[in-house]
Order: sequence, then structure tokens, then C-alpha cells
Amino acid sequence: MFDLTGRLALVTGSARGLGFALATGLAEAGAEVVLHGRHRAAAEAAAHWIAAATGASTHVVCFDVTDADVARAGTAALMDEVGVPDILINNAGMQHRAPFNDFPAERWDQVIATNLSSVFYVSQPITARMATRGSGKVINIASAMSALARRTIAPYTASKGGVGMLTKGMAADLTELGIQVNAISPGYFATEMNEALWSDPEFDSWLKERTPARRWGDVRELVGTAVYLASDASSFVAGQNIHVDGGLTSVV
Ligand code: GCO
Repeated sequence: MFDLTGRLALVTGSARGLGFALATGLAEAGAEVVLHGRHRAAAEAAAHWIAAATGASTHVVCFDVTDADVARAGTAALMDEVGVPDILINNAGMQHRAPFNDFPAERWDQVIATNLSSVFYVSQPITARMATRGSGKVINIASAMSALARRTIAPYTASKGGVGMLTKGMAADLTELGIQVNAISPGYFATEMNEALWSDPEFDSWLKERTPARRWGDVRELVGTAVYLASDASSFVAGQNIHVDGGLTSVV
């Protein structure tokens, strides 16, 4: 029930970080994978690596997920040239840190567009075609910040809280059409986006004390939950937000 053989998966923001790990994991589970990034060279390098490492068939698309028209055109081209994804992972995201009173408005717009609006822009054309087929899986990458806040990241927190509730809203409309929509909320992982955090000894020790697992997560530890939500094993699961966080959001 966890086999993804014969399934086509699109993972946004998959040239590096969490998205690359998720795309690799779906390929290892048998999926044909479409890599996405803002820069074609990086996405193609990722696709070549995954194809060589897993034997999976891979494709590359590059479009701006923050522009509705561009995302519609980019997803339309993918569906015309390759096919309608069976699995969509909305992973593209960004972080910007500054105290609320100092947070630039243009950065607010960028964080909301990249982390939240993109889920709507990319999902809608694809779920419309999934509905025609009567099947599909959508996995939105939220965050521990869909449940908790931290200083200097209010816009990111708002965006990820929105992803958590958009997941429920999408499930409300799409589940009856054969599409299961769920979210994964990573805790703290040592990714490029978090380099300023894991390279700071004070934050590193705070995080290890705050997290019951007493460590940062490895991005490969997100793959099992992604494969579960992408597979037939989760056929009656909808609107859920699964926290993969070493216990972070379960304790004070
Ligand atoms: C931060 C981090 C977090 C993590 C992750 C936690 O500044 O606190 O960027 O937001 O990236 O989202 O789930």
C-alpha cells in the first residue's frame, strides 16, 4: 500500500533542502518525479542525481509559484507534456526574520506569496484535473509554526498557520472528488534556510533543550510521512496536519 510505482509526483521547491529529500524519497518509493525550482540548472542537477541514484524517471519544470498566471501556465505545460500529477507536494517556501515592528512590508508580501499563496496558485489547476480523473494526493508543507510562534518570524508563522487551515479548506472541497489533501509540519531541521540558527551555538543548545528528541531533525526523516500521505495507505486521511518534530509541539 506504500508503493508509488506508476505515480507521477510534482514537488515544488525540490532542487535542494526538504523538497529535494522528499522528491528523492518519492522516487525511492517508485514514483516518477517532477523537480521544480526557480533556477533550471539547479533543478536539472537535482533531477539527474535522483535519476542516477534511484533509477526513477525524472522531469524538470521552472516557474514562479508566486505568480498566479505563471503558475497556471507552468502547470498547464507540465500536464500537457508529461501528465496530470497523481501527487503534488507544495513545498516551496522561504523565511525572513526580523522583529514585527521592523519587518519590511515588501518582505511580508514575499513570505505570504511564497509560503501560502503559492499553494493556491499551484494546486488549483492541478486539483481541477485530478478531480476529472477522480483521484489525487496533495501534501502541503506547513511547519511547527502552524501551531506555535517564535520571536522575529511573525509573517512566516502567519503563512504556515494559513497553510494548515488551507489544508483543511482544500480537504473540505476536494475529498469528495477523490483527492486527499493533508499537511506535514516539520519541526527544526538543519537545512540551508535554517543555517543562521543551527550555526548559532546559543540557538542550537536552546533547540536541543526545547525538543524532546534533543536534536535537529534529518530531512530524510520526513520521507516516511510523505510516502504515507502520497500512497494508498492514507486513502481515508484528509485535512490532517502531521507534525514531524521530535516532540517539539507536544511539550512546553
Ligand atoms: C525559525 C525556523 C523555523 C523552522 C521550521 C520549524 O526561524 O524558527 O526557520 O520556522 O524553519 O519552520 O517548523
